[in-house]
Order: sequence, then structure tokens, then C-alpha cells
Amino acid sequence: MQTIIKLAIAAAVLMTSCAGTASKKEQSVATPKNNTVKFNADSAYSYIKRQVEFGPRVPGSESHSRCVTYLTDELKRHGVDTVYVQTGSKKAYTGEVLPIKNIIGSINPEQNHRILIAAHYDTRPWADNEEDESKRDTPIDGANDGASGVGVILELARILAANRPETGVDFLLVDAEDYGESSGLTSNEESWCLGTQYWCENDPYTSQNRPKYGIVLDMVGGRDAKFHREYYSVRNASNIVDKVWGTAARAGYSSFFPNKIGGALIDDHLFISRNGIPCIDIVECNNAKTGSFPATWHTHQDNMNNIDTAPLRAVGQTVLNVILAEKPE
Ligand code: AHN
Ligand code: ZN
Repeated sequence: MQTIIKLAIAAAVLMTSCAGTASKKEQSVATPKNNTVKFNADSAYSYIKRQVEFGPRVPGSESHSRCVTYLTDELKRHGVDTVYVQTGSKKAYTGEVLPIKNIIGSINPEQNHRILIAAHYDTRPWADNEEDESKRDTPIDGANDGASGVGVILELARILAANRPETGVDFLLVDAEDYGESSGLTSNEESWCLGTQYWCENDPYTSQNRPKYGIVLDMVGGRDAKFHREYYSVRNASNIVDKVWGTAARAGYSSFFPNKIGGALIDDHLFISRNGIPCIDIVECNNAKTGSFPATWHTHQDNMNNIDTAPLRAVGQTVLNVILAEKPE
């Protein structure tokens, strides 16, 4: 086998050196297996568009429940080994009791060495960052804030069901992340990430198969997005931040993943870390214009027009490379 590979490389070098493109061809033959699996950003884009077409995915709404069916069906269609919906309820800061539906899909469910990849799929019921006050009470499309992380996960699920990783992978699509209280500088921490909080109180693991770490994807599809090293990610899981940012750089995506510290966010990763699974957040948290979240954040501009495949590709390929490089110890 070794000899055959060496021969193939030699042949490729020989053939291409005549054509004068030796280095390029040689590289593609010699590239390690992990890097040959390509993340398809157009496919992720189409999964985002499909979610947005349901309308705002506000907990308890008809659009939300149709989207739950779509997401579970999609994970099953891709060949994810086990797919189920965890149901419960949580009281929102408004006093409403929200139904919670967390969607959980697992690859290699029997493997004890696992990684958790999570994103929220619900969308915010309000556009509280709209300048025009009359537009603040209507729900947003949530193309970036909601659908983008899930779009990347659906594409990862499609790829990993066909290109089996050595590790186990759990995809967690959480509900009711975005029903939180936004009140100037002080934020009501416990009012955010209700689906993840429910999952933490009812997580499906034993001490043996608890994921070694988690990666949350939130707002990963914005135009000109850059992903700074989010503050709590560095504080709670700095080795995972180093692993992910290093993998991004080796894949040629360092311009999307600056080695700079970003804002400190109350997001799903914080609750997952507190639940004993060191977790990072890949999130646009240091936008060039706003200094924090993208300018479209919690406005009606968070729509398909502002989604770009370039950051989706950078994030998707990076996370795919991380998963495929993972070896059970
Ligand atoms: C706070 O604003 C406190 N957390 C933001 C978490 C979030 C909302 N991510 C997306 N939407
Ligand atoms: Zn949000």
C-alpha cells in the first residue's frame, strides 16, 4: 500500500513537472486525508434559507414547530445514527411558560470519546435594536442569529454521516436561546439560553460518555464576519480555543479567526461550560463597525441578504477539520 501511494506521488510529480505545475498537483496528491473532505458552504447556505422560509422561529409558533420537523427530518435523511427531540418547558422572564424542544443528533453513539457541537435554532420574537420604534415589536428572520449556526451543523451532519470520524459527535440544536431580557448594560443572565439551561438540567450523559468539549456556533454567516477569541471561551476552555484557531490558520482561514480577544458573551457555551463540559463560542463578537455584535443584530436586517458563504466556509471547514483530527485516547 505504502509503495502504491509513493508510486502515485512520483507519477503525479513526473506528469505535472512536464506541464510546469508540479507543486500544485504534488500538493493535492500528498494532502493528508483529513483535509480532503470539503465543507460545502453553498449547501450550508441552502439550509439557512430553508429555515428562514418557515418564517420567524419563535418558541410556541407554527413556524417554529414546522422548523423542528424539518431539522429532525434533515438529520435523519443525512444518516445521523440517532435523532430525537428532548421536550420540556421553561419560564421566560416575561412570565410566559415556553415549550422547549431541543433536537439531538448523534454520530457513533456507542463511542465514549465525544465532542458536542451546538447552535440555537429559535429566533428572537422582537427586533429591539431597530431604530424605528414601531418596528421593534415584530419578530426577525434570524438568518444569522439562529439559522446560520444550524445551517453549518446540518452540512457537518451530512458530511460526517458519510465520512465517519473516529470520535463520537453530538449535534445539539437548542431552543429558546433568544428570549432573553435586554436592558442596557446590566443583562439578566438567566433569562437567556433557556433551551440550553433545560438541557443542562437534563443532559443525556453518563460520566463515561460526557463530551470532552463543546463548540457553539452563533452568528457565523454575516458579511465580513470575523471571529475573535470570545472572552468566556478563553477563560473556560483556552486549549480548545487554541486548537480551533490553530486549525483555522492551518486551513488558510486566519483572516477570519484573528488571534485577538473578543467580547464576553452570555451565550449557550457559558451554561454548557458551567455544566462541566468546557465549551467555546465561535461568534461574531467584535464587529468592525459596532465593536461587538454585527450591525444587523436583533434588527430586520438580519435576513438572507446579509448572509455570506465565505464565513460559513471558514467556520464549517475549520470545525470539520477539528472533528476529523480528533482521536479517542
Ligand atoms: C446577551 O445579549 C446578554 N447575550 C446575547 C446572546 C445572543 C443573543 N446570541 C445571539 N442572540
Ligand atoms: Zn439573538
